Amino acid sequence: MRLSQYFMPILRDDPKEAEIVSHKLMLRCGMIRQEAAGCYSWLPLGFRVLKKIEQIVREEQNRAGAIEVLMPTIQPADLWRKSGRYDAYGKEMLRIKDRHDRDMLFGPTNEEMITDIFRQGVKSYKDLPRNLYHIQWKFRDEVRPRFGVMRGREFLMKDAYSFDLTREAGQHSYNKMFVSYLKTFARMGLKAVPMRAETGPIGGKDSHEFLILAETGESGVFFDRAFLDMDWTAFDIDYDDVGAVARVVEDFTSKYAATDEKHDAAEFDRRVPEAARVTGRGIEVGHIFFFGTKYSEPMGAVVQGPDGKMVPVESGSYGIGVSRLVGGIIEASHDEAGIIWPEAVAPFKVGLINLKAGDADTDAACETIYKALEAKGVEVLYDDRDERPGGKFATMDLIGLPWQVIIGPRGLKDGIAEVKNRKTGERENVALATLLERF
Ligand code: 5CA
Repeated sequence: MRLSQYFMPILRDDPKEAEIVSHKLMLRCGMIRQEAAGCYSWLPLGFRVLKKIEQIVREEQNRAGAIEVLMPTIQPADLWRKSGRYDAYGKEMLRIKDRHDRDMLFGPTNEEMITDIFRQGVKSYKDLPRNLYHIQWKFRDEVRPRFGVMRGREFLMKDAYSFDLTREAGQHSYNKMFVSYLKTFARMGLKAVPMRAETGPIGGKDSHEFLILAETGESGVFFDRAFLDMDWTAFDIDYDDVGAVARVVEDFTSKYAATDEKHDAAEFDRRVPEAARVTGRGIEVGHIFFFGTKYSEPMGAVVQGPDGKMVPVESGSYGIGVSRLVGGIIEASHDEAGIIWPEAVAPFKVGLINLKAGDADTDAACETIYKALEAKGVEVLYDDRDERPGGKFATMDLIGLPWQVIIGPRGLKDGIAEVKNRKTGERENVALATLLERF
């Protein structure tokens, strides 16, 4: 992409309305624009990151055996009357009437709808287990939408729903999602610590939140430092291996980790040596629930068991805050100059900087490199504008692409490009002849 033809409305100054760094940086980089409190347009740069995150989530859900569907954002109220949550959900639910005066709502979550879909499609234990998920916009009329996409009213969530015959089988489905979450967040360069959690309006018996450390997080967190030393990428396990999956869950739940809602100071002191006690703040990027028959019973989602008897299915639901992750990753990865994107979610891999746009040789060299990188499938943002180098460097640092390739007349004379690593700040002269091999 040529920057001269792109849409990336950069703000020179910090926007006043933003309280936290990720919100500031997302506005400054022209990633998002607020349309109403807690509702955002995703501009091209932000949209690319959102899609990258979504794709990682999707790949790891698929790998864990979940099947993708897509349910509508607007739901009929009657579904929610069956589960009893229509009144219980309160003011957070955006209620709408259609032209026939029918009660509708903008979905804050989909337990009811998916249970109804499942009920119609599956009749026998032979069709179990199943896990269905979608990645869809939700609306929650939060009292205090704030921190940009971190606590929005309209936000993108991945929500998965598992269906099993027995509690034990349901536990395995829960464990699979637990492990897939560790992998999903690790691929984005995050260590999201699983913590036992309250179940809130979703309800149920077992629940874990996944939190990343950040000063601006909304929850207080208390955990064993040992978590941070664990290998978060080593569980390339077979999801059908019940024991192996359970062992990873066991490993990641045996150490102390709790949000302020569940924290027990005496237990923390007893179980964690003083030097290993981490207290801080965290951002909840995922939340999983096992609620058994809470929805299947009232909604009649029953299957015929091996003994011929009809039984309600055992279920769980599993959420990831896809749009929240964009802000969360920035909170976890930035410096004074701007964002530092982990490569897996970066909007482009390389920023190509032309130091002397208009100079025939520099333009020609940049064109060649730009086209060659594109041909190789490397995503590159080419700053071909006629601007001063200082401004170009500042913009590239601000938007945080992992690599910068800097081309100017002086280097060209010696046949070299300068390559800068955004994360480490290291600069290196690379011969033009070998530049492509680097990416
Ligand atoms: N039905 C369950 C699981 S699918 C559910 O809705 N869980 S949840 O309420 O915990 O939401 C799942 C995830 O969505 C949260 O972990 C969080 O990362 C994200 N999320 C929740 N509320 C918001 C919000 N207002 N803005 C941005 N992300 C949010």
